[in-house]
Amino acid sequence: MTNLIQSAAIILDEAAFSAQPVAQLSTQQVFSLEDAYIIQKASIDRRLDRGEKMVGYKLGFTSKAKMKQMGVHDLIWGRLTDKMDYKPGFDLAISDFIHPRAEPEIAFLIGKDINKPLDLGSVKDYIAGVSVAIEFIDSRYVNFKFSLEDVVADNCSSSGFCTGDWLPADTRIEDLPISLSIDGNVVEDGNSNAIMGNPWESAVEATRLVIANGETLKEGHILLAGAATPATFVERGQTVEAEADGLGKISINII
Ligand code: OOG
Ligand code: MG
Repeated sequence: MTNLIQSAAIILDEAAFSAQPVAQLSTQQVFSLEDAYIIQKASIDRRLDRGEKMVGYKLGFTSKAKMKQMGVHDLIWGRLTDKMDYKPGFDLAISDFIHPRAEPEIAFLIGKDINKPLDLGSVKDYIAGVSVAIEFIDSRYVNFKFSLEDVVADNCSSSGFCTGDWLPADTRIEDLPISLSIDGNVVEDGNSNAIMGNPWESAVEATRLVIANGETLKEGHILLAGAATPATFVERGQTVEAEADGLGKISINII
């Protein structure tokens, strides 16, 4: 591993671990998208070395709303570990984060190992459940500003997520009103089809991206489809809730 990759992985991992922002890597050194994914992996490997476990993957910038908000227009993917998994109704300590934002998502539970790219017709056979989800993103970069390469290296800002009860995979997830509320007031609302025209397309895309990288979406893994709306900053004392018609709602308290 080159020095650039190793030192970038350490900088980003330490920023996440200490909840202290760092300067954008790309303003100091030019690196490719391919390098960015290698940095992401090296940084997550440090977490795994500390005892965290891989629990799945996420896609980002699957909706125009998110691309527009962050000024990045390419689909990205990142990794989820057990430390990021918050149970509904539990507390999220804001001191563990730099400047967290919440976004409403749809999550998939993988029902059997996927080691080949799937299409819309076959992907559902590999999914054991669907759920409404909240993703907490927390860019490790100052002011939440990044280039495509920066955000990929930073594991796509992944920092926390919360899924609800898993509903059967044939539960409708297309064309559903979906929203994020803070203290009972809707702050963002949209439609699940904002995710790639159909959230199932995100699952298809994830099989392609993860497998192309030589990894497997394993039975029991979680996959986050990407936010349907822009993300909202959260603050201590708030209750954050995501709701999707037919999928129910989940909430987390920020302490
Ligand atoms: C990058 C992560 C994007 C999504 O759902 O689109 C993402 C960011 O916005 O910081 O998670
Ligand atoms: Mg997201």
